[in-house]
Amino acid sequence: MEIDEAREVRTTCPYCGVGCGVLAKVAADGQVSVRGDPDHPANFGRLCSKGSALAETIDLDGRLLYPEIHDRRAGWDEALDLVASTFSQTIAEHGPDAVAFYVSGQLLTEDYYVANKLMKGFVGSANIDTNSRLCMASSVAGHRRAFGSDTVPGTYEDLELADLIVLVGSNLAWCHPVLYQRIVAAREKRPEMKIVLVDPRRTMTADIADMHLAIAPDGDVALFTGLLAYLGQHNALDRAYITAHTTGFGQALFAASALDLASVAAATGLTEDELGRFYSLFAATSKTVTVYSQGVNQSSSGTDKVNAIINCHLATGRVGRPGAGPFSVTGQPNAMGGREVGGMANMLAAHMEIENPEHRKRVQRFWTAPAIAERPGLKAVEMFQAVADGRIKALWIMATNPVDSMPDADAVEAAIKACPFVVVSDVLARTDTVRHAHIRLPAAAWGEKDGTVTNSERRISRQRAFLDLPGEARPDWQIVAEVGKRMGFGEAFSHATPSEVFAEHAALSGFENDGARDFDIGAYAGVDAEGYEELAPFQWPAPGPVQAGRQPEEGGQAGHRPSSIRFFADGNFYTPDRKARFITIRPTVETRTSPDYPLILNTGRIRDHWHTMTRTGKSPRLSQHIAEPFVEIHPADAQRFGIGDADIVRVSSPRGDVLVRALVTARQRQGSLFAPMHWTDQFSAKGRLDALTAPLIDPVSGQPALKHVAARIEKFAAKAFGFAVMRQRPAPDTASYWAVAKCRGGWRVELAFGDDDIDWAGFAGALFGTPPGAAEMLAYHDRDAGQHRIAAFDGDHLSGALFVAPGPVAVSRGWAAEQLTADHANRRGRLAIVAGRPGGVDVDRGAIVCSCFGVGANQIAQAVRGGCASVEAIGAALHAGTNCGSCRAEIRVIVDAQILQAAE
Ligand SMILES: Nc1nc2c(c(=O)[nH]1)N[C@H]1C(S)=C(S)[C@@H](COP(=O)(O)OP(=O)(O)OC[C@H]3O[C@@H](n4cnc5c(=O)[nH]c(N)nc54)[C@H](O)[C@@H]3O)O[C@H]1N2
Ligand SMILES: Nc1nc2c(c(=O)[nH]1)N[C@H]1C(S)=C(S)[C@@H](COP(=O)(O)OP(=O)(O)OC[C@H]3O[C@@H](n4cnc5c(=O)[nH]c(N)nc54)[C@H](O)[C@@H]3O)O[C@H]1N2
Ligand code: SF4
Ligand SMILES: [Mo]
Repeated sequence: MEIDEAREVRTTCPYCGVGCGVLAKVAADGQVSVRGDPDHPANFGRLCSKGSALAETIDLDGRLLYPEIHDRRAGWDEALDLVASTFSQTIAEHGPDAVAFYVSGQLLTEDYYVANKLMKGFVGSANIDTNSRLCMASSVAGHRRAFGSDTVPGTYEDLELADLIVLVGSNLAWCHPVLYQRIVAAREKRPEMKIVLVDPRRTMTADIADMHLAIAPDGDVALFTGLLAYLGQHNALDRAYITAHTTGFGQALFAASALDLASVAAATGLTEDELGRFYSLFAATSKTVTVYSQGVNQSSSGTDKVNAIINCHLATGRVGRPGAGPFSVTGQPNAMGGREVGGMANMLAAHMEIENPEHRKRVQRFWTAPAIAERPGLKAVEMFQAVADGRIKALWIMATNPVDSMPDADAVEAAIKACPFVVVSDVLARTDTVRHAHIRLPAAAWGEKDGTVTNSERRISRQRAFLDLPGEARPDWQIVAEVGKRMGFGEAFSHATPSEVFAEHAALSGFENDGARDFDIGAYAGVDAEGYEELAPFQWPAPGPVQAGRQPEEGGQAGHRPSSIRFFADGNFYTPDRKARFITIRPTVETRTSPDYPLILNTGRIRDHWHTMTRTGKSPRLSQHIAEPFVEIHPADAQRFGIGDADIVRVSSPRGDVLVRALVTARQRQGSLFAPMHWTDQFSAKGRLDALTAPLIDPVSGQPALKHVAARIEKFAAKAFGFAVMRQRPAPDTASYWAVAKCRGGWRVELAFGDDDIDWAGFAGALFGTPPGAAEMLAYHDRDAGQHRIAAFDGDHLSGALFVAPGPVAVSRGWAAEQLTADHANRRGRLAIVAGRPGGVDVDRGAIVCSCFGVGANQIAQAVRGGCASVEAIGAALHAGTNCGSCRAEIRVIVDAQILQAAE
């Protein structure tokens, strides 16, 4: 690719479903820089901490660059032939349902389309499921039950127009940061706007909430069923809308009314006063948007939660109106695109239904396919169970890491290991999943490939390449199409470019549609390579005649097509009678805890890491916010179980256990634990959280209940704790607990040992990768006190420093890491390292809060004590929070706490 220094390439962020526009630039020396695209309608120039650090995550370190067969490098032809022949042979011998694809909401629409087409139309099975099963399946099922289609009615603008935003099970400040910032900005303009957060934990999102309802785990169905009853009792219904556009209201209200306020209070753990205040606010505010994500979807009652929420919006006519509607926000960059192509086991392409024979015939006809899947395939959890018991004999995993992210992950790993033929397409050579593949296929990464993604508000944007393909990596769609050709389906997989795939996808969406299906981007069916190159972000629906090169108006036209980019304000749902369906829901209370497992483990995300850390783990900036796996526990529970802050603890369930750091905090709900999903075998000794979670699923959607797992916690009897920094990536396998993280100049590692009878100098040498005698070592040992500090130097540079103590090591992490890039010609500085504390003018910055400028909690606290009384003042003094703004909520918490402390 020719590098034009002045040229910025317009692309889209590969992380969350906000779908921010990114401008990427490659300088003459190959340095990549990114900034927010000021013209993109999702972010208008903003980027969060993850988006801002994209350039730090695209190096080739650890990349899979060549195909591999059984651990040896192979040519593409050999690898593709083997994949195609093994799949074909397995199908011939055992039938089409003996093979499966497990794919991802991080594939581009073109990749996803081709994979789904191959499985459903040419293999003739629907055994293609996706990590969206763990993510969006309950929302999809809830939408289809209520609307007759998987339609998100609203747009981001509705969040700015709303007078009330209810956030349910959504940590927007950390997981959809730019959307969160749009809300914050809108509220600054209209301070009367109210925000309610429904989350068992007091997350950073609570920072902007006028009301935080610390709901009992899975209390949501009761909360919203109680709300429906309240709306009925308080004359807050939109009777005209209900009559004209819905069915099933009477029965739903009747069932809801059986629930009195006291039982709602009992089921939600909220007081009747809290309920009353929330209910009256909802009843009184017609411009209400309810935003929800994994606290709703990832539950054994996830689909009911979705419908309980939608019921309240239908009952008040608040659907698809400016500033009003239920709003499921998508997690992955292309969760929505995956739904459009029908990449789930229970859907057909272009929002058509697998159970509908007309739809099946239509898709088959359009594809001129030899077969068409006749019935839904296996959903993720069932799929891996079928792999385990040998029903599935050939499995192809693309762009997802199920050994870390599926519930009951040890069983999933065992199933993959036992499967006779496993193909994995990934960008990395080694992940917890890739390591078990028989065939490894090197996929092109973000920045190297072209395609489209659809964000949470149905907006389709281009991802564009700005880097050359490294090694022999290829885009996913091409890899799948090559296998399709080699399985004998050349004609159907002859696309030469992603634009041809996109045009076919667009044509199918408009094929025999006439407004009968919500998903219609028929206007783009004629897009050519040039039009695709120039494609500006647009929202669907975009029906219309095929006209190459034309940018159609957003929104549709006649008939029951929506009159704007919002759906359903005037009814016209996609059910047979065009009416929305109320779903009658009866809340059920389920106790999962037991005397052996008395706590509820809740799981989720942190601000600066993305899933299994394959990309964010490469960035020093993103790795400094939180550098090790942890579990949050309420102070009362910590006391009950004898756990101190920063202890190493074992959290276990009947399925497995992890070793993580304890974080004692009153932001956590009593009786619950919270741990992040991100740590893997690549980054920690025993941090794979999904080893604990159960394959318990929602009966309608098949989505696993990842937020409500019975668990117990106990202190790990560590005899010694350690912390080290080093230039080379360490392999600290002999420690009972370790967690490595990238830092500027090298790596840092947290350690704990069940035994303290250790040759620390030998351990340090192995950790730093310095053979005995090869480096200049400085050491301080106080054996009686259990304190050891060892530093190794290579010329004027530190190669590594290890700090050992009988309790959690108190040395400043930021300061220690900075020693890796400091000049150590001066011997006084060297001694300060073994003294274990910052010498001279260096201040301990504390835990890093602002990753963009590397500002720590201690510095912020100090600035508040020095007179900075607001987030803005901190920004002016320290720059913290002034770039991406993702840390502003945390800064506010520190400012408030300091001011409160000063007042006490
Ligand atoms: N930084 C970062 N951002 C991300 C991602 C990432 O890995 N890192 N991943 C992306 C993806 S794929 C997704 S799906 C989204 C997820 O985005 P979110 O859904 O916002 O994130 P989670 O942390 O999984 O869960 C949200 C909240 O649900 C709460 N919760 C748990 N149980 C319940 C309950 O019973 N009821 C209610 N009301 N709440 C409950 C949890 O306490 C948690 O705070 O984030 C996307 N954005
Ligand atoms: N306990 C618990 N578990 C969870 C969740 C939770 O909240 N709690 N959340 C669930 C949810 S919502 C989700 S979305 C999943 C996410 O879980 P995963 O999908 O397993 O997580 P990722 O780390 O995003 O995995 C993406 C993989 O694709 C690779 N990759 C990146 N780009 C490309 C590409 O262009 N092509 C190919 N072929 N590969 C690529 C990466 O290297 C990585 O190995 O986790 C689920 N698991
Ligand atoms: S909010 Fe952050 S992670 Fe999400 S798309 Fe925007 S820049 Fe990327
Ligand atoms: Mo997700």
